[in-house]
Amino acid sequence: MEEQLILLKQRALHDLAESQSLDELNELRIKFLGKKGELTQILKGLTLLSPDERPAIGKLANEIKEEIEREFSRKNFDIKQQLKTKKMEEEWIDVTIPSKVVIGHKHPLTLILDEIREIFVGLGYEVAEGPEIELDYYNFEALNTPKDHPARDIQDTFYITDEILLRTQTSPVQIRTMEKRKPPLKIIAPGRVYRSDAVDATHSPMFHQVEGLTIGEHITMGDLKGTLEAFAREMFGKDRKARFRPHYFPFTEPSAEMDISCIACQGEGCRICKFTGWLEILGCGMVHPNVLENVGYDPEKVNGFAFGLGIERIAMLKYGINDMRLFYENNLRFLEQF
Ligand code: 2NM
Repeated sequence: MEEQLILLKQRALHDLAESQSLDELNELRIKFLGKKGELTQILKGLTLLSPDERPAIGKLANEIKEEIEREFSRKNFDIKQQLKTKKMEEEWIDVTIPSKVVIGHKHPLTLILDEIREIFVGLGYEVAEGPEIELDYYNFEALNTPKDHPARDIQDTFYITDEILLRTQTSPVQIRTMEKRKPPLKIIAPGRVYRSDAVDATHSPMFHQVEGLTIGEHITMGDLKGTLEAFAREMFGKDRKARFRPHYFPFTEPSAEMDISCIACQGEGCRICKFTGWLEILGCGMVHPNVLENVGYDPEKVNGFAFGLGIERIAMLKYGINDMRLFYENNLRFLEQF
């Protein structure tokens, strides 16, 4: 029996040394060490031995079993290691080979917003942000636009519930900022806004706005004009002329729209300015006392001006784009030009 065990050990170690794969290894494990394996078969013969022979042979059998098991794990490790090395060699790639890398471009709307932001930051403004899903209160009520107000046509607003909507302008951000902070205040609020409009060359249910707000003591219409004219010259060139036409917004009084002399024809009259010589670029006004009161400011002590502009419109004018849809379609031939 001792001889049988030693022969088994030799064959097992020999076969193990020869084995090449995990499958083969598994078969060998079953063959030698399995429940019906050769070692088990031999050990069944232990019962035939005399009691004084059994301990020595039993000990030998255990040692042999342990040695074979050790060899199995060593071989198992070796094969796995080999497979890994082989995989690494097969999947090797040269990351130093030069390639034609296509570098991304900033979106034209981002370029324009960056430019607008830089100009106002240079004038001492901070950038404020807020939610796109808003309360009716912040989007309308606090902005002096009560429920029955004509500027609040239900058709134009995406309502989610009676009280919750997609903001139609970024002024709710300014209301939220004024609620949180004391004057003086100079902020711009850029971001997406939503209106229930059908898509065409100049309309989209989602577009981008920048609104600005200055709050302090003894702010005048002269401050408004100086600030916005400085912006127009930075944005569209130092020869731009600006003019203000009276307008109406519920949240400002007085209100105005600002035009700049046409950037295509310098005011001569062309298709871009519809032969008027002027381009409308923003709305503005002195913040209505009701709005100041709504945020807890004293309109007798502080006042200010505000303005709002559409980023798409500015981008179209500046880059000579005639269809707003191009901004949202992600056509690479369009985007690569910026
Ligand atoms: C515009 C035109 C005029 C405006 C007003 C306010 C606020 F919150 F201070 F009342 N924010 N933005 C405003 C004023 C916006 O957009 C055409």
